[in-house]
Amino acid sequence: MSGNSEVSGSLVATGKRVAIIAGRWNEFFCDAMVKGAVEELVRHGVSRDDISVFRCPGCFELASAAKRVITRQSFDGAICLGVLIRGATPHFDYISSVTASGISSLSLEHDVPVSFGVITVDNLDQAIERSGSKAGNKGVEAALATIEMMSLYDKIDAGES
Ligand code: DLZ
Repeated sequence: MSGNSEVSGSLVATGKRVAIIAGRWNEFFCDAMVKGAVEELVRHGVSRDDISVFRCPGCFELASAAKRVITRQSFDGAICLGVLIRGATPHFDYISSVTASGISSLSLEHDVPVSFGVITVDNLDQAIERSGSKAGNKGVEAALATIEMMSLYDKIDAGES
């Protein structure tokens, strides 16, 4: 086939500086996701010295904290991590929708890729499954997305098409 080209990011992140912004609510699960994200970054070439973890109270604050980090400091990519567990009131629905839209607008408005590593679950079992057991670790997945996007941005900036 001629005339087609495809540009995609590689999974090599050597020399990149990455910020992880993580909530403190449901800390046990969030910590497992932070650990998973850090180890994934290191596996793909990021130096531990180039990874900074910023803690905020909960998911509601993730987008604003991440915005501050990427606008005031110099990072090549960011990963937002949080755990929202449904309670008996509609609180969960309000927080989950503002969290998703906040992080999404952040990645549209800024030059740095920001990934969405927020799990929204109904109960503790689902949180266990998604923070390092049978449904994987969403921190690892979010780290991989940021790794790929940092490389894709580099290729786009270099004029690859
Ligand atoms: C208030 C609240 C509730 C009920 N549940 C969660 C949650 O499951 N996960 C989470 O990250 N944060 C939760 N929060 C806290 C809010 O995100 C926020 O930190 C507070 O409303 C203060 O702005």
